[in-house]
Amino acid sequence: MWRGLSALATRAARAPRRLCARRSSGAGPWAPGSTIFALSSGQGRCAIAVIRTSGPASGLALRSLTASREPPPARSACLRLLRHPRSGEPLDRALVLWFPGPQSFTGEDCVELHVHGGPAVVSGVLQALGSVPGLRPAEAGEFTRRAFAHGKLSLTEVEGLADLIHAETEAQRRQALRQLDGELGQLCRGWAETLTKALAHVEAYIDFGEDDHLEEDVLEQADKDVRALEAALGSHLRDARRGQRLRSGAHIVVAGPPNAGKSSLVNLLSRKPVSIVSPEPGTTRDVLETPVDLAGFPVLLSDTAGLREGVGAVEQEGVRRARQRLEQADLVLGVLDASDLASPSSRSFLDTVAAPLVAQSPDSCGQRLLLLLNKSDLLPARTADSDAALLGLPYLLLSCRTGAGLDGLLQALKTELAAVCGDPSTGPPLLTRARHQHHLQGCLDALRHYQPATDLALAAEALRLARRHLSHLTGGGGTEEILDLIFRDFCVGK
Ligand SMILES: Nc1nc2c(ncn2[C@@H]2O[C@H](COP(=O)(O)OP(=O)(O)O)[C@@H](O)[C@H]2O)c(=O)[nH]1
Ligand SMILES: [Mg+2]
Repeated sequence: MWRGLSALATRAARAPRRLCARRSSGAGPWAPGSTIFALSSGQGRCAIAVIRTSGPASGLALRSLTASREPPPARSACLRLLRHPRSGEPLDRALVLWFPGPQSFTGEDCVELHVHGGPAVVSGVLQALGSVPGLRPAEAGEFTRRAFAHGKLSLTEVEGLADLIHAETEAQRRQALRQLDGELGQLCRGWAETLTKALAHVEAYIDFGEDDHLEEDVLEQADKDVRALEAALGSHLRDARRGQRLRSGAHIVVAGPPNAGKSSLVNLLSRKPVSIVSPEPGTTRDVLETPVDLAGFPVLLSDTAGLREGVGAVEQEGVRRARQRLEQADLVLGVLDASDLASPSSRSFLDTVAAPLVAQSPDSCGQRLLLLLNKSDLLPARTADSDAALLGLPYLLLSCRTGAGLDGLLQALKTELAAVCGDPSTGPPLLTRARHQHHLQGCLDALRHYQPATDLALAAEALRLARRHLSHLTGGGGTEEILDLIFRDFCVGK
């Protein structure tokens, strides 16, 4: 029996690699065999521009542009005079790097030309490359797509690379780098291995169930592993929105009664005059949005109309929009005038918006609230705290006018945003896209049908389906449309 079980285990263990094997993409622009070239550094005048090629004719391209001199030693930079292969006209003196496949970014033969960044040099070298037989300009994302097709990057790593290129804040960069390092992929592969082992055990039971020599706890062990995996998937899914928020920005909505200083706060945090500030109540009516980098986290900051009743039709519409936006907030910044806490609009905001948010359980799924008592400069020094303490809710004192309390607010925002977005420097890798969430949910749903006590064949099928979802997550057997969607995020030359 032992031999039977180990053979099954080996057979099943081989399966995920088969599932994960990246197909070569077939015909179309991704057809292997062609050699592509593109400017890989940014457009426009710059000191140095990098032009890359990838494909079997890369060596020929290099020889054609360097007057057939020997290619430089692999992966080391050499200075060469580049000439047009047809006219022989000198184009530039450039650093040339030769990366023979498979030890290159794409896995194919690659060349990098570090030329001077003037537009005429760049277009001259690109034209020269275009005149070499077998070379054609690259499509957007084609270098990365080739790296994926040759197994150099998994799909989650490709997504990490796209995010790294687009990262605008420190936290986004950290998250993208972790994903590019393959942490999410490794986690999924570990989970897939657990499923493979469980599948091997269940299949062994189906094949040899009647055999007396079968170890007794084979099924129990599989059962235990699957339940532990379910718990791990569940906890990742509960966290799911965090990574996506970090990728696309957390929604912070500034709300409160009219004239409390909401627009002043939005302008202060965004360091630009986004909203009109005026002593006249009801100035802000539309929702005004601005993207900001707050403590390294990407944020979409919304200023809203002051919440009050009994106003004209236009302001009423503003209040309706403000309430609608409040529902979408990850974090609400509730602003009150500290010198006017007893007014009906302040009381109403505290009772209908602030108190319910404070009362809800502090798990990361719900909305969070920071209550700010603005205009602290108007309070006589000693009454500041005693008045506000009557609120019975946690709050921060602030003056948008003098800047007092701003450091404390920024510190509190950092803590809140780390809770809303997840801290990319610590903890398990986060799910950064809805696609990840979809496949993990699919995996979890499949495992719910794993009931070996009822039907072993169905239980084995549930494990196979669950494993397929994990494999799709890292790029095995992905459909062409999904790949197109992901690679569309890249620019030409990447
Ligand atoms: N004294 C004082 N006045 C402030 C402060 N913040 C805002 N204001 C004033 O309060 C008025 C209303 O501000 P605004 O930002 O338009 O409030 P909003 O209606 O809540 O958007 C304006 O005249 C601001 O100059 C503050 O910290 N102290
Ligand atoms: Mg305003």
